[in-house]
Amino acid sequence: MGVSNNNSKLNFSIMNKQHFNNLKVILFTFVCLCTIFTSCTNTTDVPDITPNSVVPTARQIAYQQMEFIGFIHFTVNTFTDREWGNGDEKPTVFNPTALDARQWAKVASEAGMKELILTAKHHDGFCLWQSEFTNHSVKSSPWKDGKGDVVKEFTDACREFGLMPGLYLSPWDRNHAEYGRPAYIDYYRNQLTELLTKFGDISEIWFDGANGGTGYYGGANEERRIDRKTYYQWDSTIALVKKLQPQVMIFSDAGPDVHWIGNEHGFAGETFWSTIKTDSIFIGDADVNYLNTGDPDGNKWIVGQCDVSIRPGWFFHSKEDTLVKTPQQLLDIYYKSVGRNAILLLNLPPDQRGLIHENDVAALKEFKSILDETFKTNLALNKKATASNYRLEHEKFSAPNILDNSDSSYWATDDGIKTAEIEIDLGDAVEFDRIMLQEPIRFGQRIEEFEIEYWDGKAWKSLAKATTIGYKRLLRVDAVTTNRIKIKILKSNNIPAISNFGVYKASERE
Ligand code: FUL
Repeated sequence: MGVSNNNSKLNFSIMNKQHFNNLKVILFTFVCLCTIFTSCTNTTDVPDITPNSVVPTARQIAYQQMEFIGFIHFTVNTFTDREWGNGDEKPTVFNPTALDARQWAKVASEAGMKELILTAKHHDGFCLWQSEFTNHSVKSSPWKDGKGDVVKEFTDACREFGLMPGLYLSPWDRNHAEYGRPAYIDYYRNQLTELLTKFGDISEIWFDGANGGTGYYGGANEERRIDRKTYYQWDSTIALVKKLQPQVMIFSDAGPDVHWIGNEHGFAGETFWSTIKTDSIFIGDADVNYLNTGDPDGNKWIVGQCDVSIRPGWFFHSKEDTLVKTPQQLLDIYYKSVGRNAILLLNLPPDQRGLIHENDVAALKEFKSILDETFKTNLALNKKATASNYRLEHEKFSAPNILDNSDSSYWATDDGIKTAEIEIDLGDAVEFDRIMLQEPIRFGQRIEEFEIEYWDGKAWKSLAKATTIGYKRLLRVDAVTTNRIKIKILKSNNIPAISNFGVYKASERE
């Protein structure tokens, strides 16, 4: 009984094995057939368009996709009511009564920011972390009996609220006795090393262009000028940063990853190229108009960043409590920064409690709510689109790709075709007054001039004419009601490509 039972078990398992092997063959054949079939139709087999000679790194693309980030200006100035400390401020003035970095991070993340940058050290030299290279820091303040560390609390809070932490370390130090001499450069690099080794991954390091002038300088109380091009030996300082954290984005007037937009109003140029010639820009010494437009002939891709404060000053001053930018002013800034192919870096200065003030929070909340309302519904999403030309007449490059809300698909033309038209059929007529366009910037920035037209029932009418697009271009136009839109690419430095297009009706509150 036992044996025959074992035999039948054996037979059964042999049969099962054969059956299983047969199944394996069938499955294998099926998978092969599927692969052959899909490879005939798969868009991944058709090569992408050839990239321009200057393109962003993958890290720069991810950075640009953040669109909106925040600044936290906080130091002794918050308590002395100044914008630039002289460097002789007593560390004892730094005494926030209710500092809560989690509130900063919560406010920022609820506003849609993806990264937050803290002034770990401003020009006055006071350090917000427990630096082992100076006592001019939180160590000598009454806050948390000298045991507190704002940088630590800040980086922890950012991570808790899903924000990437960035740090500002002022190259100019009006406190340090050695500022202007070689020894200060060692000090500065030691501080950078501390910041990049003790607080986990840092997303961005912000090098301010303001440097050299009068200051305390360890009691010398004099004016110290430096040679902006040579003093900081930026090449090796930048190499040190990248060695310590290869993924970190370095901001300065001259990049290398992100550059200043040339003003502190938060406005990029109406024409803005992410490419720029680096041989003409230096940290603390660059033509602001050039930074504001970028350069179509630039040899380097550097993301543009628009910094601006929610208040007139960078630091908190109670007299500015009534001067917080209105949600509408913030929206205007958004259209002129994010809407012009740049990053918006908005400063939210904590007050003497160590909290972002209620007025600032309220303005920011309303701004976010209006923005969300405006861009909630893309009225062109998944509508019909046809193009005067699309590459190889292959669906990989066809016009509907611009209406699928995907960054990976795109429309492009055949080689040699630099002007083209895309017509969008919206079906039923819709009313809109905002337009959004995006180029697939992994192939470089190409479009130099374009026009949007709409069908008024009898003829095509011009609605907007603009220049660059880049990562994102937003246009505010008069409201029109139509069922047909035309995108005309008038000039391009290579075959044009568009990844996304949208039309929206702005919130009444704009
Ligand atoms: C400037 C600084 O001098 C201001 O104080 C502020 O930090 C701003 C973001 O950059 O150059």
